[in-house]
Amino acid sequence: MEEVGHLKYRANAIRQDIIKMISNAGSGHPAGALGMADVFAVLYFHVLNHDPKNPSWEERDRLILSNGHICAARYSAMAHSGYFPIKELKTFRKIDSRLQGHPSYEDLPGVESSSGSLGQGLSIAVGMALTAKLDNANHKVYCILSDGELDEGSVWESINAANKWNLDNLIVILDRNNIQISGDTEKVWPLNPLRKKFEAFNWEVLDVDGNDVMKLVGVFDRVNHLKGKPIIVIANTVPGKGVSFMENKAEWHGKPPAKDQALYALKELSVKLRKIEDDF
Ligand SMILES: Cc1ncc(C[n+]2csc(CCOP(=O)(O)OP(=O)(O)O)c2C)c(N)n1
Ligand SMILES: [Mg+2]
Repeated sequence: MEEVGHLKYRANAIRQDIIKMISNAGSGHPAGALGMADVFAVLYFHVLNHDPKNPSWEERDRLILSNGHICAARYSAMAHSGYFPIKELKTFRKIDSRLQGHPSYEDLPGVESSSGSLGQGLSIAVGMALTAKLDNANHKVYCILSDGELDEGSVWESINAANKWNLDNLIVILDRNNIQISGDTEKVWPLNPLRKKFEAFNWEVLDVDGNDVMKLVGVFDRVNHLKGKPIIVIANTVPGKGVSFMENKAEWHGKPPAKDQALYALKELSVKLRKIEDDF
């Protein structure tokens, strides 16, 4: 379990990897991945009970990434945790790479489900959480879901199913970044009032600034004490977080930075890294 200073450092390293990987591949999804870098750092280095050297350890917590397109962030967190060598990140989105643009369960140990086709991850997570209950197992099932995925009816069926079985071992982290492929979520397909909707489905709802590592640590510590209901942490994130020209711009949903833009982004992230080191 790493402390807040370390976690900020991890999130910055994840952001730098995201820029390098997507720029190097010439394709990918930077906005959502950058926005969720802090969540991935906190999950992999503070929250998850896992063993990178034994990815199929029966008692591990499961992490389902339903919005598979932001996987650059997950791969980076996995590499820094020790699942595979950091230099393998260079193969991202290349033919025959284990690090596909949408994650492949069969190719990469530690990935719990293939994803890319949106709207499926929560049903998988509900099944895993129910199985754990039936087996009297103690591990938890975490599921990262994007706000764009909430446009799909099947997701709401899973939300309802989790209530039926009182799946308090299921923790959804919603990437509430207010954008999807074609623009602002509230213009494309209004989702608000989100908290009230989840409360109506009898879920425990927590809100957090998803780009504040200290608050994220606090919210996951609280989650550990909750019992009786499925839990959703609405992580309010800034898409493109950390790179000024990408922040809050839906156009960066699925576009790689050109070389000069990538260098500029990396420079900005290095300045932020020095600030993190100064505050250490
Ligand atoms: C079933 C399905 N429909 C459409 C797509 C195409 N698609 C990929 S990402 C995306 C936007 C989803 O919104 P969100 O995940 O909130 O985007 P982000 O915040 O990461 O930009 C869409 C429609 C898909 N991958 N799967
Ligand atoms: Mg979104």
